[in-house]
Amino acid sequence: SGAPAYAAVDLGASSGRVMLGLVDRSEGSPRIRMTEVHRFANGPRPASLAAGATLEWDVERLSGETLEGLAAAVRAAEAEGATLNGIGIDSWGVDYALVPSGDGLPAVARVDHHRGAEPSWVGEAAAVVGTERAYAATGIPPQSINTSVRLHAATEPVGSLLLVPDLLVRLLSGTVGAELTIASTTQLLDVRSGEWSRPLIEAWGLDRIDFPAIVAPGTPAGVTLPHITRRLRAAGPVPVYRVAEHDTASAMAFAAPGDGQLIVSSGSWSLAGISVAEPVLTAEALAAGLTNERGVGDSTLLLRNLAGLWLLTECARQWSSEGGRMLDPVELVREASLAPDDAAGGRPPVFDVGDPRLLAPGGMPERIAALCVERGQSPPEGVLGTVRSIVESLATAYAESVEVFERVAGTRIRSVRIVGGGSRNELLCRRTAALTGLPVVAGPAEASAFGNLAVQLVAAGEFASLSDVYAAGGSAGGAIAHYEAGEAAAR
Ligand code: LFR
Repeated sequence: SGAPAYAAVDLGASSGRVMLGLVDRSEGSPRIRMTEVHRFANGPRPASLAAGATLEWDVERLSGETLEGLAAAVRAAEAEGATLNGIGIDSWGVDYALVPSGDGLPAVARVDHHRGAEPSWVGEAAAVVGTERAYAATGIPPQSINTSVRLHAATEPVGSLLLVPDLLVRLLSGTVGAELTIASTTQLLDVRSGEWSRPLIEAWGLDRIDFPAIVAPGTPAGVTLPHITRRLRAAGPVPVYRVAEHDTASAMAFAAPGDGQLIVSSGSWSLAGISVAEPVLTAEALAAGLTNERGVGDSTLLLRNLAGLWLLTECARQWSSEGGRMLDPVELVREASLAPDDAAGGRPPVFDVGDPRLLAPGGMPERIAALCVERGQSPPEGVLGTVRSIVESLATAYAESVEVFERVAGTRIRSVRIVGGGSRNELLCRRTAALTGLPVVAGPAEASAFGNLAVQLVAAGEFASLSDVYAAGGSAGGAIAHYEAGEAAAR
């Protein structure tokens, strides 16, 4: 049956990919290789129903791309003389489908996009349960993207609640479950027990929903259904695992409580935070808007949920349609970084990347300009000025995060680790090193896919622990770069 191979399906809000991981034991100590076998663009589309949320995901396309990627993984494994021994799926948080309860496959599943939620729903949900009570119970502050808030706004929600990765696990294996890390993004999980919070579910009027049993990351979810096995052209049924299904938990699976790093998972969103042994539920943590989400190995991820590179992709989308020429966000950042830090007339204007007004798509350059002006600055000038303003504002938010976590968690932060797509953005990493005055370690870019793979490798018994996987993985998820503290111009 050859070398063991595992497929990691990592669904990001802007792009999805399927990676094949291989364990090479030919030279004594095991080495892990990870290669991309499929990638596709992802994003919201206008909702097909008139009522409720305004944006949704194309679920058929998401599942079609997932299957296509898995078929490619089967072929790539065979080309290496390997067999596919596992599949794991991780995705962005909070989005869900309500499907008919019971076994078998749901015929249709609609999944609303969190960016289409109405800001007013937050207040309505908070009025019912109370912000402090909800925070004490779940560790999640009020946000319009919360599953709880959106379910509360829905008319008569019924059926079985499946978060996006668990929806796809059901499609592949026919089994129903709720993985802990992704369930912890809903604001419906009890922050202490890690079980669904019955009192809040009742208070929000969600008792007609069927909440599947919670399982820990690494729990087997069965094997591929016969028609799926055939469609993938796999030699036999492939085991499916519920990995750390929240992309953020997968991206941060290398972290441990008390390790002194501020971790930033920099993708469509920026999740900046620390790994802690116990949730932090103080009034200060709530005032700072910190979420307590589940990480691997009984850890809690204390996070700030900030906008990320989506600001840039949204601007690029608009400029491209206005200019009739496709602009590549990566290229824009490279051009913007060529200007010396003070050539454009000093530091670019800075706006709050946590502002909820940046949530919805459309008119992004104008909204950014307005936020800069609101803070008494001049608006950024032109395309490259706006790009510099976005990058500087992200780096500023990362730097502020160091102060926030030191204060709220009473801990000392000694370095910054940037993972995800943003780790390839040299200007962002350089400015973060400058503004924090701390060393920045950047990479790997595919941290979520690697964390997904790592949990499978431990669950399947290939490795004894996650730290062993990370020791063998080296830079399997992409290169790692180092930026010295305060390397660039001072703040
Ligand atoms: C990052 C992420 C965040 C979550 C946001 C919305 O990709 O998973 O952790 O808050 O997406 O789901």
